[in-house]
Amino acid sequence: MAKKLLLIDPVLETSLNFNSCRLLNFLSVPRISLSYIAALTPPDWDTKIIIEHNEPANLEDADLVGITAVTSPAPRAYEISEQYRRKGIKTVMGGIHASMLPDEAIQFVDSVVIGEAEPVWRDLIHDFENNELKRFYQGERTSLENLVKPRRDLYNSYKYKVIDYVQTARGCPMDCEFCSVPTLHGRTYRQRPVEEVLDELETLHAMNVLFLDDNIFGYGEKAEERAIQLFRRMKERGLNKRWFSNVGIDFADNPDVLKYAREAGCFMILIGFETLNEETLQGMHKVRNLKVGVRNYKEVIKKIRDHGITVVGTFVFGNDEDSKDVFQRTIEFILDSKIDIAEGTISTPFPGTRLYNRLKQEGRLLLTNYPDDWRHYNLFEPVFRPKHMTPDELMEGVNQIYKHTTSGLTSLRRAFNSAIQTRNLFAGVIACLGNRAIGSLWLQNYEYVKNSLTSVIRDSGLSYPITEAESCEAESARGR
Ligand code: B12
Ligand code: SF4
Repeated sequence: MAKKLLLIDPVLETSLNFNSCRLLNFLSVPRISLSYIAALTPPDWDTKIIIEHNEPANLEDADLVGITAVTSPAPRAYEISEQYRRKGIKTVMGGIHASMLPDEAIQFVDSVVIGEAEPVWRDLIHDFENNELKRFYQGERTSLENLVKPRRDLYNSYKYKVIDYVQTARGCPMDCEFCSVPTLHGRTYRQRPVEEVLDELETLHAMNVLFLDDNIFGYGEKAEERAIQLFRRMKERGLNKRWFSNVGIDFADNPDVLKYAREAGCFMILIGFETLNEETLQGMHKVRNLKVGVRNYKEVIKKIRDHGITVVGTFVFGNDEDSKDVFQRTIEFILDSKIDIAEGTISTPFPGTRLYNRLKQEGRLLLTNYPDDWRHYNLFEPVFRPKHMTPDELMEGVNQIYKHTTSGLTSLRRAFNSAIQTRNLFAGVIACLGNRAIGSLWLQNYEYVKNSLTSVIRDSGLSYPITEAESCEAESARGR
């Protein structure tokens, strides 16, 4: 009989993560990592993918269980693993959390894949079949040529198929303090051959595509040429897709890139503006934003919108340089710059980042009862002591941003402007829905987080904001 592999994408019911997934439920596409792993699995295995926000992982029988997780659902991943292990079923975990903390993960699973699955998954299956499963597999980064085709047939039944996901590149040469991507995928920007990406796009039924890249435009001249080639060839091959991707802030520098991206169906891009404070950008080591300069942010947004592409901007709060006026300044910027969608999140020290190490060293982490407390590391909860405000004030400040920029009327006004400026009605509708969705997600969870936070703060007995002495220590640790 065929051996059975269950691949699980876990969801924490109690966390925001759950709501965030429910919000995206209508998109109903599993993580592509699981589809890649399914494709790497020998054909004589029977493979099934379970996304927990669609169906519970109800301990159906399997020979081997593979689990993926970012940090916040890691406690749920461990819980699922232990349930299977109690039944005598072996489990394997991979993904960013397990890759950053393999020694933690191995306490809950039988085997951990550190890094990328492609170079090691077939060996792992072979070892499993021979009863020789190892505790760790190190997935070195390989070329992205001839990647297997993700097993999309395994999620044919997923609901509406309005969107599909494709990855064209991995890795990032930058070194932002808060980010673990270069540690996971390396500091070399690796690209898939353009024609292989196009062949994959051609097989998709959905008209809308999210490119999963951290920056589809890439880094440097060669990457820029490749991006233009990709966009031109999408048009030439008549793929007729509408797409959305993350890009770096210098996407706006080259009018050819904007023109070809639009012609290839780009309707929206996401840029991490992060902050309106250049000192913070320096602290984060967000080099490319610094090079463009905060004073030019509005111009960047305008240039992109002039090409018919809407802009989603992300901003992060709770940085050491943020004083309480940061929220009002950001509200003014959002409304004044006419940015189509703005997402404000709370600075989060994910494991494996320099930010995590620094805050730990400074004794500023609030929630450290790991692995259970990882559930709070979701970008929506303050998990450390900010420097110039209390965690409550931080939550309330971000709350004000959403209140002032995503109310029904404001969202409509902003969407109207988006549609006019980009000459793109679809973009206007998406901008309106996007703002409403992000705003309601935040507001819906605000009270819940605030209550749980209050008890954490009360129980910790720590002072807020941090004391003068701690502040000096932090400055010297950062070499200022
Ligand atoms: C696209 C994306 C999303 C999409 C996901 C859409 C989807 N359904 O796939 C959306 C927008 C929904 C999203 C949401 C979130 N995201 Co996100 N996302 C990404 C992004 C840009 C790419 C992920 C991706 O698909 N990569 C492509 C695949 C092929 O790579 P991969 O997942 O790493 O998988 C490879 C290996 O890791 C390994 N592997 C992975 N899983 C497994 C499992 C097994 C068994 C094995 C053997 C191997 C293995 O093999 C794979 C192939 O080589 C990453 C950044 C990045 N580059 O990783 C951030 C990233 C993963 N996201 C992040 C965060 C924080 C979130 C949110 C919590 C944000 C929020 N508050 O809403 C949510 C969490 C949702 C959830 N429950 O997981 C952080 C995670 C940090 C952390 N330590 O937790 C990242 C790293 C961004 C960052 N710079 O910090 N995200
Ligand atoms: S935030 Fe973006 S640019 Fe910075 S290291 Fe991460 S992926 Fe690279």
